[in-house]
Amino acid sequence: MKKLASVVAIAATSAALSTSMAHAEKWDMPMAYAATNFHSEMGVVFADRVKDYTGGKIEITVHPGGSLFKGGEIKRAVQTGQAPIGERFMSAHANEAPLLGWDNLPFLATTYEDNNKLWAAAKDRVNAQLDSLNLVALYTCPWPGQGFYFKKPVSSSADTQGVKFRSYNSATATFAKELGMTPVQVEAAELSQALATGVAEAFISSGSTGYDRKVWEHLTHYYKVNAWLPRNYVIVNKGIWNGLDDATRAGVQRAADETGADCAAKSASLASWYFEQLEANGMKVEDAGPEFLKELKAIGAKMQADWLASVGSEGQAIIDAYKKM
Ligand code: PCA
Repeated sequence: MKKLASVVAIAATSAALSTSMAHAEKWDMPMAYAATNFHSEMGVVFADRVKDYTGGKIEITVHPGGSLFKGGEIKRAVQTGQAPIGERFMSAHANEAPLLGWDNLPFLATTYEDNNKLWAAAKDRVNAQLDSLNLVALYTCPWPGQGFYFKKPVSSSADTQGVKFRSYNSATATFAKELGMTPVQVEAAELSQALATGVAEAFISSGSTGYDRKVWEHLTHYYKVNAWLPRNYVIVNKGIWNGLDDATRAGVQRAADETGADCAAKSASLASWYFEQLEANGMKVEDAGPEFLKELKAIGAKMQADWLASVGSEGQAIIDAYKKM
């Protein structure tokens, strides 16, 4: 009798388990940046909200730091459905789809407010481009403004000749070459190692990545340029997205909308805190000097012209729409 009762209990438990499992879809979400980075922290907030707003139908497990797929592999993993969802730096994909470099146009939109306007101008076209890549963007989130890290004082391109420069996409590689530097593309997750081994000795990024990677162990100077505020995006495989029922899709989208807004606010609130941390760890954090800035602006104008040439009229339409806002 006792034995029968326990068999019945086991059967009941496994029936309950299989019912809940049939309803909960488990999504692994690779992310490219450090677990403690605000983008990754917001990824966890997003996952919690998705569970909440879909009534437990989708459970997302976040894998930060390129631990499941490396940064450079995440887009393909999501396109092919190896991972249903993932997060990555949008303009890293501009080599394949130049339009996705809309947020790397130097000195065009250098505040959070302007960056939002530029995104509003670019959004529909970016989404159409993503559709053709079998992707859907759920939310995007800006990094703080981009500036230059060096291991010596730099006041013009006379000081940058021959410097080994870590780039994160094709636009930053161009920037480096224009300054007489030698670009090498390295993931943020591997940046500390690249600096430690001398593969790179300078780079462009926000205070955020310098802080995450403790670059004060190798470098000494940060020049605030605020050249642009590039975005990360959380992308989902189009087929998987379209296969969700309407209520579930709406729940995920609500989680994404809320998290995108919170993530941008967090980025803005941390921007100067990161500089304080760089300084507290011995780095000199300064505005770029007038000569250097003048050179950077000239290179920026060329980069914008190159981008427009590669994207065509759609690029000009984005800039025109932005300027009218
Ligand atoms: N950090 C990322 C991208 C932009 C940023 O601020 C990086 O350096 O890879």
